[in-house]
Amino acid sequence: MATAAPSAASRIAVVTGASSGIGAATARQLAAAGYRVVLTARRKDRIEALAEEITKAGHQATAYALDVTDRAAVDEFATAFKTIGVLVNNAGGALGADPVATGDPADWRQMYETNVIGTLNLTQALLPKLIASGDGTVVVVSSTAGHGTYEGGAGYVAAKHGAHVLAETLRLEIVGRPVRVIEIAPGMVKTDEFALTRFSGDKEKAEKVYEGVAEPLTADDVADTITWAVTRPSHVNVDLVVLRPRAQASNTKVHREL
Ligand code: 8X3
Repeated sequence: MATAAPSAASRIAVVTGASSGIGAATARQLAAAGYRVVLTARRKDRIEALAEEITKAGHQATAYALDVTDRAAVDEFATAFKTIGVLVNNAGGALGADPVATGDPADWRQMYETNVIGTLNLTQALLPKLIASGDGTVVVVSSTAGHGTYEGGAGYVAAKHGAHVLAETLRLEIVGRPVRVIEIAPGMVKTDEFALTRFSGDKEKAEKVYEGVAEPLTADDVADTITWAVTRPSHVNVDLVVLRPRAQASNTKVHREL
């Protein structure tokens, strides 16, 4: 099956959370696939360095510092484009792993803000531009946490279920328009920051997440799946991909060689 090359009107791909991990890897891979990538994240220095790296590799990239939860800033960002082809809603993450009985409501609220409202903000602001391209794609990077729960995960699981519902509902609502809605739901992915952020910088707790797991997914594995889904021919909508490392059979069944 041939990879679909983006048309001129659909060549811009916006990636949120592009400063590290899955977002950065996705930006690199979409750029290599022929997209002009727009890297967004709060950390300007990181996305500027990545844009330079991508440009030096002979591809096209620009950086735009953006907090996805700041609606006014997102609306301002959207005015820069007439049309865009791809929006990858990747910004998000987990805070804490406490049981429901003791979880911090502030963490829950923040996870909802970044994982759901952030995705809502970008999607609402850029949907007219995606439609205007005549061939748009919205990607929602959810999680296996958007499809099942686990002890200590409720705050994150609730937020990722929200992201999943946003994707599924949007697909129903815009059917007939030239925009696909793709959800990518990764399981255990070892990135530099996901677990560290979840455990407030506690390296020991972060390392424990992957302890004894032969080969957790990498950011590149997920980026590869995103890029594959995005580059299918326009009439092919990959609704949902759930991907996990071979050592992870479910959210709670992980093989560890200890
Ligand atoms: C990451 C997967 O298992 O940490 O989105 O919730 S998990």
